[in-house]
Amino acid sequence: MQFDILTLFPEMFTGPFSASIIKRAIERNLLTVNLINIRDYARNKHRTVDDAPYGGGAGMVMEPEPVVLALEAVREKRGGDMGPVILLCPQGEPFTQRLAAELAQEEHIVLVCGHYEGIDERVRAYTTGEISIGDYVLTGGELPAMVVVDAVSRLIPGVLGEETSPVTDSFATGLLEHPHYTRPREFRGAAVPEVLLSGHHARIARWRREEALLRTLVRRPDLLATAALTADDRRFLKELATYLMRLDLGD
Ligand code: 4FV
Repeated sequence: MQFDILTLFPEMFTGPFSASIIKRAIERNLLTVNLINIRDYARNKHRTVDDAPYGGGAGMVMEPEPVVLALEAVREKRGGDMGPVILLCPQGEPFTQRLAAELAQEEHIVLVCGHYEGIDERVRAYTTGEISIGDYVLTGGELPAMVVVDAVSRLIPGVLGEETSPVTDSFATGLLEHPHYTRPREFRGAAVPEVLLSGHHARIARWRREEALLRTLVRRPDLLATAALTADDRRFLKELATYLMRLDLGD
């Protein structure tokens, strides 16, 4: 998998990509990340990459030419076979585990990081998609690009060591993840649930599934509508609903 990231601040990526799982994936050539500095494609004499917005208003807007020239340079370097060209912006498609899994099938992805008030609208004609990591406004598209690289890279076979599998991830199952416990058995009076110490794998799997259902029901009931629920899951949720309905909660 190769990421080409267009940014005005390549130095922002040093930290996240030179540690832990992403660093190891790059060292093992499971992942390549090229940082392309958009300012290298500024052609005007002052090599500016942003300018005042037409129609007035606060802030600056990224000029179209340096971004488009940078995209064309990437295309040329790859002999024309380009993967999706994604603009990170608040107007984009909400980023989800499903979208991460989709992108993990690609061999090449280009990420375009905006800055200032945004990018000139005409750049959109040179992109194939837009992603938003959440309904809030950041100072730039760099952090969202890092989020996308992280979420997609860990789905590339071999990136997560054997010990970890993305299959049981939150959202990969459509549910929130069950609680996790490790040593010690008792921490400041809080004990690990007995079932997890039982060695009874079927009971442990059932407990984890029910905990995931419960946690999703309480924290993200919206997810239950799209989760792939089994007959056992529905039976558990119905029992829960019946139990709750019978509760005498007084008026
Ligand atoms: C953003 C988001 C985001 C908007 C103006 C960069 C900033 C500035 N990108 N998900 N939320 N981008 O806030 O992706 O140019």
